[in-house]
Amino acid sequence: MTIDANLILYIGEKNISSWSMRGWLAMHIKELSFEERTIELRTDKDRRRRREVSPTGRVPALHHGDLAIPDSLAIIEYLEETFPAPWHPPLWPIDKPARAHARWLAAAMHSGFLKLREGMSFNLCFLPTPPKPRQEALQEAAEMLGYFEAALSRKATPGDFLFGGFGAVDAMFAPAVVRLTAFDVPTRETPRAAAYLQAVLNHPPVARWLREARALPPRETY
Ligand SMILES: N[C@@H](CCC(=O)N[C@@H](CS)C(=O)NCC(=O)O)C(=O)O
Repeated sequence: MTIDANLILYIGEKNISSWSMRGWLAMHIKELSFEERTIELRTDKDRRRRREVSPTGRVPALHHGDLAIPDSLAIIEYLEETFPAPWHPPLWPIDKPARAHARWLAAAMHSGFLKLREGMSFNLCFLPTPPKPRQEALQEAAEMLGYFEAALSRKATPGDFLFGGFGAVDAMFAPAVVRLTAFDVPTRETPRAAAYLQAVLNHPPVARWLREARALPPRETY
């Protein structure tokens, strides 16, 4: 596949930037060929380089020609409109109630689970032994597993992911799945969610991101 010179995705280091992973996975779901450019968060402390390409100074930032979109969920919505089905795989479920469900789950991830994000920091997932998470992070992890279990129990379409095939909502949760697994969060009470975690980790683009993340020096801080 030749790279579309109009599509550039700016990301952070793969073992640090969980938001970048979400945008990057969405590009892969849409089967787009794009140029990937890494701006190291560790060496761009004052956001100088990021501000040159991202209006918020954050990554991921998608450039499509002159347009710059610096937010994972906004990137997802832009991709869904610009590269629609059936020419590209859909990011959201076709069925309207399922789509509403997928959207609120993705929004919950985008704006919430702060204790989980702080207490199970993405960079720590790549240490040989991640530290023990605090109780409040574990509570949010259990809440997330409950959301997964509920969605998987009422799923009407075939496939290993929350609404069938790997979609936007799975991309939004993929970094959290990495956290739940790396921090060894108990999944006995949520067997469907446990299988889902494995399916996400085995999904080829997720596995590729993780392989590339593990090839980088692990970072306790950044
Ligand atoms: N709401 C944004 C969050 C993006 C974000 O916070 N990205 C992090 C990297 S994982 C970042 O750029 N952090 C550096 C900073 O805030 O200076 C999204 O959904 O993409």
